[in-house]
Amino acid sequence: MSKPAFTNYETAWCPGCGNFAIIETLTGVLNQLERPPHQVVLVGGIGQAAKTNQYITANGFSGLHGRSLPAAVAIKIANDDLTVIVNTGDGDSYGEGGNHFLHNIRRNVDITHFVHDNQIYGLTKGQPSPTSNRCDLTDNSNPCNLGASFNPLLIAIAAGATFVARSFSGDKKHLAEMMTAAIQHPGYALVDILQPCVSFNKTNTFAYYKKRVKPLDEGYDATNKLAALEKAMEFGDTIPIGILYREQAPTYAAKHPELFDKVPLVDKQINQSDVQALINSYI
Ligand SMILES: Cc1ncc(C[n+]2csc(CCOP(=O)(O)OP(=O)(O)O)c2C)c(N)n1
Ligand code: SF4
Ligand SMILES: [Mg+2]
Repeated sequence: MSKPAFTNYETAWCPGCGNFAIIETLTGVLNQLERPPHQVVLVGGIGQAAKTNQYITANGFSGLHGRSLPAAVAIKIANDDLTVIVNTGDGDSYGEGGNHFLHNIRRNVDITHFVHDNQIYGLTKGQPSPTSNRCDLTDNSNPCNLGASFNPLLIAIAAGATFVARSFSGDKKHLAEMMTAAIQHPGYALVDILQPCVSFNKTNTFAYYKKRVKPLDEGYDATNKLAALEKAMEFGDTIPIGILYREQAPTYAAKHPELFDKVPLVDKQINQSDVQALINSYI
């Protein structure tokens, strides 16, 4: 019997939004996977990007704003048989969810994190996000950061992420390659996806990204951490896209004594007397 297909529902996004290319590409990539929709969980927080899981036929979980990663990590730890993919925004991932971003990277739980980075808070109509351009480095003051901009790739590599990539919603072929590689990576995988918000970000437009994005050279060595840190600092007239850093390292499940026997937590027998002893210890 053939595998059931992942399909899309109608969305509430603005015509021309970069999210359309992302959801179409993601649906295509999911249809290439061996896994059927009931073994895939799409997780989001709050925002335009975070609605992605509501528009694809798979399991979905919508958390609070900034709380997509703890939910995704908990789902994966509870049931290692599931493929867990986060789709959420730059504000959700790096602003309100910034602390979760740092500390879930360190755990190397086997989840995939697609950040729809429109460099703005889209859903709440155009406030600057951590990744908005710095005001003194842009000719358009809307939106921009008075302070420093957040560099997600640099921070992810420094925090110990084992897969760090960037792509652009305007290049679906490249995006599909990055998504596939990220989902197949064992461990935490980040893809920061440049995604124009046509309604509220008049600075970082499709043309702005198109002019700047540049695939990494063929000879680029994604296993060289120092080179990757240096590459991650390039974000201006040229914006490198591709896998900036990749390493093979044990996942959280491979190291945790309750998880490395490959029996998902949800399938383990619970010894009633152990549970009772635990409850008794609090009485
Ligand atoms: C705890 C909490 N704080 C703030 C908000 C308001 N809020 C909803 S979405 C959002 C920003 C979304 O920006 P981003 O994550 O970049 O997603 P986008 O809409 O740009 O895709 C904010 C501040 C909220 N819903 N909950
Ligand atoms: S507000 Fe921006 S991010 Fe949200 S749907 Fe419209 S174009 Fe897309
Ligand atoms: Mg955003």
